[in-house]
Amino acid sequence: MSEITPAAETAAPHRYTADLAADIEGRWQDFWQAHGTYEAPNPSGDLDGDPETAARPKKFIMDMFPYPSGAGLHVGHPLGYIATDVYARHQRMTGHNVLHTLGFDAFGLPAEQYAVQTGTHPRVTTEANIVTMTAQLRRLGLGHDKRRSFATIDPGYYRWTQWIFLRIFNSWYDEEAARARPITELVEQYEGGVRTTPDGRAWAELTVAERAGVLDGHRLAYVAQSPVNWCPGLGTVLANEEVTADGRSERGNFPVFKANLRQWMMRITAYADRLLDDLDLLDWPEAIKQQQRNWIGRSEGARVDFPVAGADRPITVFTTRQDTLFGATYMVLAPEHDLVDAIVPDAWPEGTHQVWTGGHATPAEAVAAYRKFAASKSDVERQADAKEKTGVFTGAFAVNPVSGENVPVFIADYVLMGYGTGAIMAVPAHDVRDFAFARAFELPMRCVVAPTDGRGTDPAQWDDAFASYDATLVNSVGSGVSLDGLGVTDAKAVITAWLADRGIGEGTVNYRLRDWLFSRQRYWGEPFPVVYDEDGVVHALPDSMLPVALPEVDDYSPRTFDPDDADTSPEPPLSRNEDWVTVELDLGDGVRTYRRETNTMPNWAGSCWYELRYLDPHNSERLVDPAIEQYWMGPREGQPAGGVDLYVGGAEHAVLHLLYARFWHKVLHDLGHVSSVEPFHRLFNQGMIQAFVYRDARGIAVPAVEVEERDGGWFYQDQPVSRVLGKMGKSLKNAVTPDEICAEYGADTLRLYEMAMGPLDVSRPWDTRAVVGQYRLLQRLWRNVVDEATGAVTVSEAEPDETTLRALHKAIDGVTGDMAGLRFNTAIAKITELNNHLTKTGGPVPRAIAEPLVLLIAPLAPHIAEELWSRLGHTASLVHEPFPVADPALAQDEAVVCVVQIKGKVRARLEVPPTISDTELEAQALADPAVVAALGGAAVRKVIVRAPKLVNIVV
Ligand code: ANZ
Repeated sequence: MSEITPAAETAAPHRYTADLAADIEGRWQDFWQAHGTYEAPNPSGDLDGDPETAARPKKFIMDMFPYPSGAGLHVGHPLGYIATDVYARHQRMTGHNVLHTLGFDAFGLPAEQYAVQTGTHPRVTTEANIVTMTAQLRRLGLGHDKRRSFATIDPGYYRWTQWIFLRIFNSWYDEEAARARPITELVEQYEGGVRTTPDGRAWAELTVAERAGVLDGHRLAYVAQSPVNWCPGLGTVLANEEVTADGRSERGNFPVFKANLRQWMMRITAYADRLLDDLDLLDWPEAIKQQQRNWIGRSEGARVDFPVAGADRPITVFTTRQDTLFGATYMVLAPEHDLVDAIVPDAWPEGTHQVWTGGHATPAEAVAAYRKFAASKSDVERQADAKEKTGVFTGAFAVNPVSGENVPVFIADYVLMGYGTGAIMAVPAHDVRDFAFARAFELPMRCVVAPTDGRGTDPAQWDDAFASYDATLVNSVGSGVSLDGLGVTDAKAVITAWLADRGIGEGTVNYRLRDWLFSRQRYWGEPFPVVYDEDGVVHALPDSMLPVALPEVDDYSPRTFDPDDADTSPEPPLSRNEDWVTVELDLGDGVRTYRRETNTMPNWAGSCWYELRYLDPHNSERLVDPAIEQYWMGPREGQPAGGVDLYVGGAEHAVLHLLYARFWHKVLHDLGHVSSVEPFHRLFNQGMIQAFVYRDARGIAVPAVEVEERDGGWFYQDQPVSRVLGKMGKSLKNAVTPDEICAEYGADTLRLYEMAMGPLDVSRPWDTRAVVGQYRLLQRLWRNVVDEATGAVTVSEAEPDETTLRALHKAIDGVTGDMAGLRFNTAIAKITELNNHLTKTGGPVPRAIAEPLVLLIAPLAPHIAEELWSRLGHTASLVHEPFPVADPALAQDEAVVCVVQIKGKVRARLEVPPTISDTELEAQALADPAVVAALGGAAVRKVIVRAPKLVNIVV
């Protein structure tokens, strides 16, 4: 229809074509840049000076910032950036001060791997990538405040990342006050004797190293020797969050082993409850909240001690069902539990059941063999709900503290060392896994919670455990306590008190969350701002020595190993630079020699606080000016924790980045550096743009652009290929770049297409052939304002007709709601409808319609809108022009159809105004000739009216 033939071009030299779009877009991008159109004001600067600006509400809008990869952007990447830009533009037009910018998350593994592959220093490749990406993003016309952009690798930025690290290092968590406090206040408590040292000696009597040891036990960042995830294939240790459920590295998919290493940890566990509770204050997708809750994994239960004959300490279990204590008929320790060796006797007790021994001659042999077997499985395999339960008897018995019975102690791999206490009391009648195990090992079961499903109380007759919470206790009397007849909750309270009275148990809360492993053996990361003295004591560097610059070195490659060789250990690349590692410093007690920390921070560090730096990017005195932070992020009505107003990004960051950033933010809040309690008030996860992947007979992806579709199949170089929907990317040879689409249609078309593809949170397949649809919308819009032959503006000054006016106000009304609700696809549908109406009506479009139409589409297609706005005679940019406001009377449907039923049968349809009252509608219905005829004089018993849509007459 609007194919551009050379003939058509001569006939219509002012048609909206890709060339015209490129011209318009380039000019307006230059204009915006030259005029600082998107620069957000700050208090104590522009805001204080201008009462009108100061009076406006604020909106801080953010994207999860990109990682500047060597491959550049494909059309999937900017989906979220376009969406936030549309939203931000609408917010500007509805009178908000908008802060929207974009930086780069530029440290981390991929940049380093890319650098190693290409043999170029990561700084060089990363900076080049940033230049490419910046140009690609500029082409899209994103309204970012460019003054506020930065990369996490800028020394001016990571100086503050290191500064925050030092605050975290120099603080401790005061459980009583439930907040972080400076470590100096803990020292005061020890000095003043308010708090006793672990071994009871006076603080003054402790050596420097001993004091350091005590404080390290409290610091929120600390070095510890602990079992960590070691990934030889990557040559670095990893956080739990970076290890997949099947025990491999999320990046690279290499095996991960547990190794006991000295590493930096962050005490995120101190914040477990607050991280959990404050989720309730956030406007986030429920699924993400749930993932965080699960990751934190708070379980309320109890610890219970079971004495073991011959052992010097009891087995302590963690249970969430202490009410079932009378039903604990055996126990299980994790195979790695350190009590195992202490309780294993020399020989099997008399009469030990054959299945319990696994056929081994002694308990020690059985335990050793079983440990070997269990070590070969990952935690996930061990926990998999396989009916097949394995384990072996240790030869030892413990005493159930309430029933007084001897219960056998097993080791089994379904109990994990890393959870609770690594030991359980097994209640086979009421726990599914224990039931399966007890069946396999012919262990006794006792019913202590009366089944409510009629199965009776003899577990020998059951097919599975009765695991309900909603039932009453039975068979639970003894040792001066009775739980019989109590509900689960009451029984828990009674037994917990009984245990506490005897000092053999207490109510506790257990978390799945572990402290965050914070060091990596990489070059391309933030150096730690600490040094070690000759005794290995850590010293924080003073703020005046920040930033600790990452040295420019030639050899930045990580030392990697055979991915399957667990007997290797990490080697930080920075350790190869002796000149840098050894330093002479005066830290207050004269010049001494120190060694630098050679690990670097994980790539999550830079993204833990970047929202704060956007607020005040050039501040060299402070992390962020408090007044500025308060203005853009402070708590306010409807946002009790404060934070960014809208944060858009992929759902894959559910626990990693979002949990870490929340933790850092809370520490900064506790220490008084920020007024907000949470970094991100509203979170929105955009869907993914998918693309078809074509594979040849060998399963190898072939270039998607070269695939031909014919006879209902797909062919590449005349060979049939298969087609599936997958991710878009270079490796699958199906990437489409925004540059290509911009060249062919312009950025406004690309923006519209991406927003029109479907609801923002849903994944959608890319279809280059469909892009032209949005191009045509813009061509028609253009034609409704500009004469294609002469370039003259064609709008008339005449009053619009009623129908057109109503169509406009309906569109305004709908688009306004859609913009606020991020429903850009439906907003585009409404704009298209209005525009089509104008095209169909023909004749010059009245200015009173054309201008609001241009404003309506401006957030979505800002370049063409600016161009038309200026051609319509306006001298200022429309970026801050008020968004059109719908007249409710005109926005409503002129008439709605009311159905009149008699005895359930539709007898008439009335056209009525949507605002009609019940009484009036009833009168109209009863007077309608069709209704009168249908009633045929019958007496009306009752009229049910649901204005404006339904009248039901009962006769
Ligand atoms: C007795 C019992 C009876 C249990 C019953 C459950 C049902 P959550 O909710 O996930 O915290 N458990 C404790 N530590 C374990 C470990 N290291 N490895 C495997 N399982 C472990 O689960 C807590 C329950 O999981 C605990 O409560 C314990 O089994 C088990 F009818 O104790 B229960």
